[in-house]
Amino acid sequence: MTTTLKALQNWVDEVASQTLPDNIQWCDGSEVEYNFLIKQMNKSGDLEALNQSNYPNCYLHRSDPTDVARVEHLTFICTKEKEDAGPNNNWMAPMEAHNKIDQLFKGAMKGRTMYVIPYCMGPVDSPYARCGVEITDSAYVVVNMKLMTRMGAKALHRIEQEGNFVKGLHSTGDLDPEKRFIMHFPDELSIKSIGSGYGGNALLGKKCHALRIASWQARKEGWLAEHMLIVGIENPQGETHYVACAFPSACGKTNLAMLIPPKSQPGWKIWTLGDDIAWLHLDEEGQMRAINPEAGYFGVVPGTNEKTNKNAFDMIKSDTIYTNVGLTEQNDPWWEDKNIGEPIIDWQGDKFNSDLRSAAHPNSRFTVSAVNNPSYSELAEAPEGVPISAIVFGGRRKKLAPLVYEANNWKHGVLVGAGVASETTAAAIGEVGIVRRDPMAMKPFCGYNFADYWSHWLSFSEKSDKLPKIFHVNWFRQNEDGKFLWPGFGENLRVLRWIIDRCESRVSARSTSIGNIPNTKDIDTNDLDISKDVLEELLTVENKEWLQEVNSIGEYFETFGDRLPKELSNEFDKLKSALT
Ligand code: OXD
Ligand code: MN
Repeated sequence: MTTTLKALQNWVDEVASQTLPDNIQWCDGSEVEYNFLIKQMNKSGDLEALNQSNYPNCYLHRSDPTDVARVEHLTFICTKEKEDAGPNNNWMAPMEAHNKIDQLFKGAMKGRTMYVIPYCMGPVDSPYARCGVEITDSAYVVVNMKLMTRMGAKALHRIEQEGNFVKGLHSTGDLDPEKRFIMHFPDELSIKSIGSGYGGNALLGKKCHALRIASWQARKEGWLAEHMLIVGIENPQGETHYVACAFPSACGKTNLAMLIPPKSQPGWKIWTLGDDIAWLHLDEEGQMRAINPEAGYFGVVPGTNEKTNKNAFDMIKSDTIYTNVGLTEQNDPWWEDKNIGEPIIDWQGDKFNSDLRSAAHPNSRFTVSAVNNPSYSELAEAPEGVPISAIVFGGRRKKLAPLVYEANNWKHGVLVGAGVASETTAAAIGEVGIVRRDPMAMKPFCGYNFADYWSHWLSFSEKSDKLPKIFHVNWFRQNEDGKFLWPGFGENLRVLRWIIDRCESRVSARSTSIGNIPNTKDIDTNDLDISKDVLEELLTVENKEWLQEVNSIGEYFETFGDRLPKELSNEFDKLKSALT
């Protein structure tokens, strides 16, 4: 396979003369190609076959121990003007960034194969989909991209027809953290990433393209690229509502997207559209519609079990690439809270010793195609996407944020999203459990100045009078003894039901200074071991605590200076005066 598109061929030739690979392989996305690469990596030791009777077609990859998560401090947005990247991003001038990273790419692929991966983010026949080409020297990246995107011949065909594509250049380099950079050039629609093989840094279709570059494109073209799951909730009468939820990394997006309704909720069904990224457009009638640009899942393994996420647990029993989990005596994958078997080997390949390290890395991952998911929605392939009834923001907060509340209107909802804060997790290098501001769960992923991003969100109120309602949830509230107040997982359906009831104007709500809170009678607690008092506690809004929060949001907003949209300051002022 080569290409008829001159711009693509020229770029491939240019990269080859810079990186000096031994071979060039154009990827066609076929099963034959996938199986060949898996076999080859199995031989080279890049992958280890798991117990093929218990876990058919499942393999384990072990990363370099310094390369196990996203590296936000080494991730740059390279716009001409620093202010366009904003205080929410690391910035480098494009020329300086190219010079720095091009030095590292010189000869980087010597002795290696250079793979050319044409891919499409979104169904190939969707007008909302966008294409890219990733060049990489990592076969691990190729097989992951095969599971995560629509890649190969069909994508190339679309690229050749359209004549344009996002350029992503990746090399694992020598994995030296000092020579690791993830650079984005939004004006050029290009990405350069070197020195890491970790998913979020190396599978360039995901965070780099579908969020950082796409958010920039989306602003120009009038749509939104968001860090959101998309889920369909079917009621016993067979009607389905679609909801998009933005939660920070490793805060339960995959679990919510694949939720299994508890027995006490007969007749309800959940359909997964996506677990990480949503591209949102207004259609001609002003209805917001969503597609999932991805075609697979790169999910956090620890904590996944029959109780927390049975769909995922079953889905990763075959055709899955595991990264950085432990092993049992039977050569089955092992992770914390799997609740089956015991580990004998840890994620670094050493004999398991609980004093030394956990068996699976806290950010160990599974990569699997979405077609393996028992709850995968047929509409995930629909070119026009699905209509969105509600947008839900959320974070991991021990205190303060109630189980659920509803914004008063779209503009207030933008403030709710912009004010999100959450405890950090192992998905990125750095301290875990620190509360940080993570607006719309996009802190690591917005490819431009957050102030402009909020303006863009606000502008939707002028474009449609049928916008989704906006909500905020917190599954993680704890009591004084540090015990979670809400059971979470499948029981979260009860909260989604209230959200849909509000969208359909079926229930009233209590107005508070931060927004609308459920009347306790409207949250179904049938069969739940939850007293009315606990439910009240979950729904409490303490104005004094909120005032502190609002002051902290105010300080954060100040870092955006004059660029902060006036309408957002107005919403902020309204909230502050409601609290005082
Ligand atoms: C992810 C992340 O991998 O958000 O999805 O880090
Ligand atoms: Mn994510």
